[in-house]
Amino acid sequence: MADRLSGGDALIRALQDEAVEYLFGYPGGAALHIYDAIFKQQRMEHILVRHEQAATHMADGYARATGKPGVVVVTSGPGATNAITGIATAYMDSIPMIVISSQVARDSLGTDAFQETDMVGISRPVVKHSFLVRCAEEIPGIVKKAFYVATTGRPGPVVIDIPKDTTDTHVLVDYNYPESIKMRSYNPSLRGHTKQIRKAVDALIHSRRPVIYSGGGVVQGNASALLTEIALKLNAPVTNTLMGLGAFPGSHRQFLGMLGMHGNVEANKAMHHADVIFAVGARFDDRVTNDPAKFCPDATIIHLDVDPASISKIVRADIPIVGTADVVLARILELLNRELEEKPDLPDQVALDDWWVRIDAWREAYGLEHDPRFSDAARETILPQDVIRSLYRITGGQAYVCSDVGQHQMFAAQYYKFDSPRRWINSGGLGTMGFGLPAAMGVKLALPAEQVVCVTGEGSFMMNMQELSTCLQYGLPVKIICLNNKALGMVKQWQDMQYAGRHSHSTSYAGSLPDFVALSESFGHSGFKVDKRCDLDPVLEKVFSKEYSDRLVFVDVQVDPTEHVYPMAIKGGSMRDMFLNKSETT
Ligand SMILES: Cc1ncc(C[n+]2csc(CCOP(=O)(O)OP(=O)(O)O)c2C)c(N)n1
Ligand SMILES: [Mg+2]
Repeated sequence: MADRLSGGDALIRALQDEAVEYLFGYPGGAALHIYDAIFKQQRMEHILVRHEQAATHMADGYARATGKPGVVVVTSGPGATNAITGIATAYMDSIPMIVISSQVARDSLGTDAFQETDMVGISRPVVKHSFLVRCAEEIPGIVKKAFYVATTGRPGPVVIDIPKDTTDTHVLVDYNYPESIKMRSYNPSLRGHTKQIRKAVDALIHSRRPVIYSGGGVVQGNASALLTEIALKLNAPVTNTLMGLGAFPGSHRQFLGMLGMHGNVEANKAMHHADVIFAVGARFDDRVTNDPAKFCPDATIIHLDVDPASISKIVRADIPIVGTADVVLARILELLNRELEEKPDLPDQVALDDWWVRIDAWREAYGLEHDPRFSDAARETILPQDVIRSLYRITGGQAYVCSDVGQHQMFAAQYYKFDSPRRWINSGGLGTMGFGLPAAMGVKLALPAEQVVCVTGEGSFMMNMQELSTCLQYGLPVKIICLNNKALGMVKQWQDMQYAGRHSHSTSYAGSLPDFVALSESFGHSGFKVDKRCDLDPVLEKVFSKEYSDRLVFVDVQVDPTEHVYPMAIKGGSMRDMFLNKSETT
């Protein structure tokens, strides 16, 4: 016989049946029944945040690091609206997330009741799907559907809006968790079209100047190993998007670095001159393509993506393939092996060698590591790049790096080499300042034995610094490395380059920043300030030593405030058109 449970208890039981480990949330009036059900159970841990936005970013970080959906619980009205930024962040980067928002009781809906807000309406443009619960009996089935929708096809956030009275402790319903579900209108395509897959393999083996351009879909789709095997088999260069870093080993010779607006010159030039581009789980974002009309003029474009709406949205695909990266790449690899066995003279190794000679020449001339300032022992100022280079060395390239948004994010993406997927965690699509610390907290909860670092700027950090209190409550020893340039650096850079250096509101807070070391200490943590270059490495070595392994440490590094992020795409150009520094272009 089925158990008789209240709607609130049924919700919690259903989440347990989905093997949820953590709920990230904040209580309130409409959520009281749900919070009572949380109180009565022990299987899931509830993490009490200090702001609902942080709950969504924690769930998001947890999801990015593990591949499992993160779960958020918020109350109605302001609790729900505070969650919107984090929902949009997850939506833009295709991250699986379940957001349970409580709602006013059914008989109050539409009356402007206290803390009523139309969450289904407000969240609609930034969710993959949403559900409004109509009665307690529906709750288990809706939870099942929500997890299915959030995690299949192109993943994304799903909202479940639950009127308070459907969770009432006194109203009991039968609890049955469905084993399977059918949704008539939702059937994500997985396998890809066989004819298109054959065409893709044919184009790849005949290519003389191939480039593999892979994005977040490879990371989220757990297809990095397959992608790597294919790239090695073809001896093809690989470039990753900001979201795709780690999809192919960052320290491998065949890796050209990130592409796009702040991508490596060798990656962008290779894209521009390629004859075949194999785009996998990437969506030709405007931060990648520069002017789409000038994009890769000679290339046959193969585009594999799970979302049919992404294909030919910005750049026309010659060979479109709709399917999940792991399934389709496995078929491509199988076919590739067969073809290469039958045609041992393919791919044309002479042409490929020639291609690599050109690429290596670009790498030699423009490679990020060749900045002469790095080897200038007399230099006293700390460059932001120094910090990331040291961080990479001292953490052995093995850290989970969660970044905020701005110049520091681009420096981290450029200079930390990610050899495995899911270790680079940042808000790529929405570019949400305030993401870094809570995301790092979600990662640390998921993977307590791992080294988890938040690379931030002082501007971004101040957007969610209240979570230092949550870190103390749950003992989350993340390491926060702040590239403090006393400015909204990325805004300032654009003002330098396009507004004749008029720093409208990008530097005005310089004189009113807090003492970050004292701030961290007041929250019960440790902090260090680094303002001399010679102190940088010793302090970082100490922070990542055993001595501090169970402490949260904030490292406030005073970096050169005049530094810009380069290379940088020249607006309106093709991919090969870039600023190399303040005075030179490609
Ligand atoms: C919530 C939010 N508001 C505004 C922006 C626009 N923005 C992008 S980068 C940036 C500056 C970030 O400053 P900081 O965190 O100090 O990083 P820096 O660029 O100095 O390294 C701003 C304001 C944003 N991305 N997110
Ligand atoms: Mg800054």
